[in-house]
Amino acid sequence: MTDHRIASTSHRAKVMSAEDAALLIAPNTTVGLSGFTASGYPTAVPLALAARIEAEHAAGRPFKLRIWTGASTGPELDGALAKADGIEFRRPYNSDPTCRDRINRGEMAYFDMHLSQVAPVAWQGFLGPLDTAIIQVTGIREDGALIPASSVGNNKTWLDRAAQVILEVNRWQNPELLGMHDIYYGTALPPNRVPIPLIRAGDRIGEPCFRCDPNKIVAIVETDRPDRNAGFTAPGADDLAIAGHLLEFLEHEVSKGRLPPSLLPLQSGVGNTANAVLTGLIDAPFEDLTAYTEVIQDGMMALMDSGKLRVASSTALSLSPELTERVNHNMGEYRDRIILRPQEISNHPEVIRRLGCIAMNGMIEADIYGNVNSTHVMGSRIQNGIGGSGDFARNAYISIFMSASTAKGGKISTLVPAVSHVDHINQDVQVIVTEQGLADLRGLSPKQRARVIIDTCAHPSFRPMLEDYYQRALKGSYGLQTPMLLDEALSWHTRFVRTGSMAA
Ligand code: 0RQ
Repeated sequence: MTDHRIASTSHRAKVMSAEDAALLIAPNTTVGLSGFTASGYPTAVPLALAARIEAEHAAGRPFKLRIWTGASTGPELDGALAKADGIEFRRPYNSDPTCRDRINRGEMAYFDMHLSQVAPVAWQGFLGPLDTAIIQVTGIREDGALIPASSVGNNKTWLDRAAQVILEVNRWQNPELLGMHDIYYGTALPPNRVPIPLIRAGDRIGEPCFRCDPNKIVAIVETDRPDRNAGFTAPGADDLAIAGHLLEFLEHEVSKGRLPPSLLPLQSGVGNTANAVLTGLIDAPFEDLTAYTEVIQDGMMALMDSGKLRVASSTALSLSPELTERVNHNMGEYRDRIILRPQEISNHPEVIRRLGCIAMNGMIEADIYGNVNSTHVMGSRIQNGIGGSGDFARNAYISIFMSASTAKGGKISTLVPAVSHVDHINQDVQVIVTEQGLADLRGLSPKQRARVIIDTCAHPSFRPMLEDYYQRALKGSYGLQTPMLLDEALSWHTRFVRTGSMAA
């Protein structure tokens, strides 16, 4: 079959069915897959692999894999492999509900890693060898270069490190993606590491395609399947209130001369609140905005379409189904304004610190001193993972965390005496926003922080309880730098686990 997506004849000779390709993967091996959100992830081979694993299990033969990706993926990958009980160890970020259940039941090992660190850690070698890479691409050029798809993630590293490579060439991806990517080949391990020459969010420092040794490619599978990220719900009252507080804060910072009128490169996490903030920026008095982030979701595209956002650097597009189709159709129009990079670069601490990003991420809970838990419900049950939030929070110009002040219908306060798990220490958290208000914690001592967080962010139904705890901690704490009642600090969580509510 002649296929303009596979321009190289020698590559075309390796086209086979997903089922045949799945047979090339041995049990108890490590597989690195593309995918960062449900964008640019392989589908046909993981589905065939899941069917094979189920058949092997039915025959009484064990078959599990260690799975590495960029970040979360879609149901055909994480969902199908987890359902087949085919994943022994998953890293670095998951949001699939079937995986989440298995992880929280103790049936699957999981390590959520800072997303910028995955590629360098893979090169350090202690994770063990990478046996197979399964990478979705848009096409293969005559010289064998691979045209990336709608996410880059860790693909460059998986292609370099894997002993064998399986490619999915997805006809759905628009060939006009060629030229949108910036694949940087200048990274190395110490002592050979050099500065990353990226000075502005819109800079290009690499190549448009992946290199891949053709001798390592053992199979090429043709697919035609759209990305499938979930849609966004219309922002609720809390989302809009949070966005309002945040935009007012940014305007205030500009008026004080602490931020330029075009702000600084924006980083925005996933979810409805982040989307509402980005949408809110359309009517805000800022111009010529830039973004240096890891996911581009609908709000950011709206900002770009409004003319307010000049350029956006990311590692993935993460769009609702409606927007996915529209953007994919008009990809050529965005090629000069969107740059997709390896996640090692999109999330690189050196670059984030240099650019001075404004980091805006969601949280599960924060304590009165500003420590943030982004990952574990009641200290032990993983929700998603740290993702890129740590890469950005520690290195940002301003690090902002946001959440509604209550969860689960008001039964849970997201502001607590002590967080049940720490992802971001108070030094990495400069602003906390809830629908109640915004706490600017910059430069404050722990006790000053507690005052502002209780007064500004807490929900009125939990504020008296927090105040009561804090006043007693000021009297009964072992030390008074960061007052704490050791016997009581986690009592709100234990009460919720026992009774279904944090309320006393
Ligand atoms: O539970 O799904 O059962 O309804 O947590 O919470 O309110 O929908 O908020 O979608 O913004 O997610 C921190 C998880 C927030 C996200 C987190 C429950 C709540 C709901 C989801 P249900 P919401 P969001 C870029 C940066 C880490 C990674 C990151 C996240 C569910 O922002 O994963 O930032 N961040 N990456 O009911 C018990 C609480 C709770 C709670 C919320 N205090 N106690 N449950 N929930 N607060 C992206 C990448 O890295 C790819």
